[in-house]
Amino acid sequence: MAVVAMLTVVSLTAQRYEPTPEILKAREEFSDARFGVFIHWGIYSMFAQGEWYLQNAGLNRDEYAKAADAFYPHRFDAKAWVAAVKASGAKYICFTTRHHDSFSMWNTEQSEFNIVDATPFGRDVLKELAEECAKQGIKLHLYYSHADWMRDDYPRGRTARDVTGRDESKINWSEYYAFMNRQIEELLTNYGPIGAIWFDGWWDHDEDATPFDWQLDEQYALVHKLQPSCLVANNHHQVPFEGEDIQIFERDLPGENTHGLSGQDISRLPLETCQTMNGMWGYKVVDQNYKSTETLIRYLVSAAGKGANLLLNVGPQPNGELPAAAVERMKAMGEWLNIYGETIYGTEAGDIKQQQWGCTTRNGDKLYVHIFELEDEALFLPLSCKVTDAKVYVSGKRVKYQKVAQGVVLELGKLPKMTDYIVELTTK
Ligand code: JFZ
Repeated sequence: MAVVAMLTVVSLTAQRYEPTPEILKAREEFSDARFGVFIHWGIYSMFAQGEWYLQNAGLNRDEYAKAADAFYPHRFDAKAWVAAVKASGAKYICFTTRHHDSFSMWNTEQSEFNIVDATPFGRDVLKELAEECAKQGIKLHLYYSHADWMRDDYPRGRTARDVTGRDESKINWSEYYAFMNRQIEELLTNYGPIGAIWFDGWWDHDEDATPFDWQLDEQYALVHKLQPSCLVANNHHQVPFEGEDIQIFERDLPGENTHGLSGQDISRLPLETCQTMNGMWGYKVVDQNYKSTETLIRYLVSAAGKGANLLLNVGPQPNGELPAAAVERMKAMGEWLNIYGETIYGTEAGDIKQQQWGCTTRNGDKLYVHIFELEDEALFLPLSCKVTDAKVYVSGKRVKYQKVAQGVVLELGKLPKMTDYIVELTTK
């Protein structure tokens, strides 16, 4: 009996994921970056109805696939994309290599349904993007969908059920799993260092009567084996699974859940919230509802205030260009970060959680108080640390403060209206 118990303990421990020193370092660098740009681009961009169009419109897969033969994004310019990302102050790009529509945006050997073999464009955009990222010092993360709405072998989940015309007799999980792993091997072999693989689609089987086994352990181990510094992320909307390196939130900051996709508890892993700049991920022609620069900057600051990165999406157009509205906002965010970046990059969540007036970030003995809106001329900060200095971040002008029982009160006077009025506290 004792032997059996021992064996169980040993095998359980053997399965535990022990992040290597390389991974721990990569996680730290990831957290320090605080800002990345998500790029959703594929043949769905041509329909200009967002990346879920195939399933939402209930299209037949062969009809949908005809878009590939007309995909000729003649204005695609990896250099311009990466330059726009760099100008935004973001430190990494997460690019959709293969979304739920099954179309591969690189020169894959595993399926003809890819940008090189199935389009007149015929260019490996991932290669161009990877080379440009390396040149301009931007890290590259790869989005990869587990769910597939096109292939016969993919076991049907709760989305795109019975609509795209797949052959139900050809479902074959082990074949599909092997296909994915060969693709992952290509992605992690042919495109230089990859910062993270960002999986998505687990939720397609979250309503199965018997829990679906995605065999993630083996796949995660493959990622880590192929590139020991590549982080594993999965947008499953659950607390992180064994083997994952970061925790993702979708469309909400950690601890908030206005979209119903982010109700999970917050783990101790590095955090990332992905968010749209308008209302859709993939290019959607009717969606010009872009968030203002002020809203976007405050969102980035609020993410940092919660110790999370912001992965802000842009959906390139069918012609390969980033929408001007997105580029303009990215530029403005970069200009802001040029001045205030020190209060964001490399920081951790501040001592005071998000408030009506704003939030806080911390770096060493500096506590940054980010004030978005303040009616009063003074601000009470509940703090257990001792404040030894307070100044306006941008000007260095001293801010008067008073020690009170539970913290300090900043005497600010009437604040000018601005995106983020930052007070830097030195603390002990
Ligand atoms: C997922 C993708 O489906 C989406 O297209 C985009 O790539 C985003 C970043 O990630 O978003 C989801 C995931 C799950 C559901 C909805 C959107 N869901 O369970 O309904």
